[in-house]
Amino acid sequence: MEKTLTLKEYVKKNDKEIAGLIVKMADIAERISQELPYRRGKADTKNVFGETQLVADKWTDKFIIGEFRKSRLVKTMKSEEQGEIVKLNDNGIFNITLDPLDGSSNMKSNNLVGTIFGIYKKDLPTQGKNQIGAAYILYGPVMSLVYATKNSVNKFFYTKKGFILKQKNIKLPEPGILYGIGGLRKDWLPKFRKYIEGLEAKGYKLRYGGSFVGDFNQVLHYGGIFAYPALINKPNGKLRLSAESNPMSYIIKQAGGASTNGAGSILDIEPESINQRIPTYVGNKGLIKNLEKIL
Ligand code: P6P
Repeated sequence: MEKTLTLKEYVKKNDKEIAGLIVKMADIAERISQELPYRRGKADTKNVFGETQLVADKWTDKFIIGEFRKSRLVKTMKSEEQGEIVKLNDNGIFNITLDPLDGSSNMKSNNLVGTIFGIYKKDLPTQGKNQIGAAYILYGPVMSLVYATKNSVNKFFYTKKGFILKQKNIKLPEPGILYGIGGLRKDWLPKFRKYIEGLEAKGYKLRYGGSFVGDFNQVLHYGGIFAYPALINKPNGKLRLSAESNPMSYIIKQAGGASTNGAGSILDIEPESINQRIPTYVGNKGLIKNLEKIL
């Protein structure tokens, strides 16, 4: 029986270039999971998107930026909770995008929340296709860390001995069985609504949990489509290009899937602003290609 590899053993063997970053993310995850039970309630501030911040949003943001500053690996970070790009180390190698606590509206009910990272060498802001890696942490039911590089998508579970490899080279199952769509159905564009009704007629099952990281994770494991689409009243949808859509589009591509903003791959989008929102559709390649034909 193959020896169970620790995250550190696996990443140092297979993705040496970003090993230091991924190991640091694992350390960060351990501490955040210990703090989340205590960092509760609303802060008295709003983020650059006008969203009321939670105590946990602010603490995780400050903690993660501080940890990467200490690591000296990172040159700049662009966090969803920060309006501007933050300078960390002039001699840092990597530039990181960050959603420190994605789905934090789920905190009150203790539903899924997570952290999303995009990894670049190029200066930010830049196209998502310039990522050299991406990762997300899910803080439950079993804490997991998924990271992708050009080589593969790999999943690790947290145990009393630290993170261990659970699945390597993850590929989206075909043809997929799930769909998860944000926004109100009455606000979906008519063409999109018809597309979804077509999937429902084929027996696709609704799975929507209110956090991109959690809903994405389901599509990665079961196949299907997740979307926070363009809405009648919000033509750019809700998800942030740099902190949310680009990293997840990178991961789904490495898993054999695809992304689109309705016109083409999200990874090809030239950012117009560092806080840009983008209609986001990710999932099995066939589903995404059919959707683009309809939109
Ligand atoms: P709604 C979380 O705040 C988030 O940005 C994504 O993680 C999630 O997909 C979406 O918002 C949920 O939005 O409108 O369903 O609350």
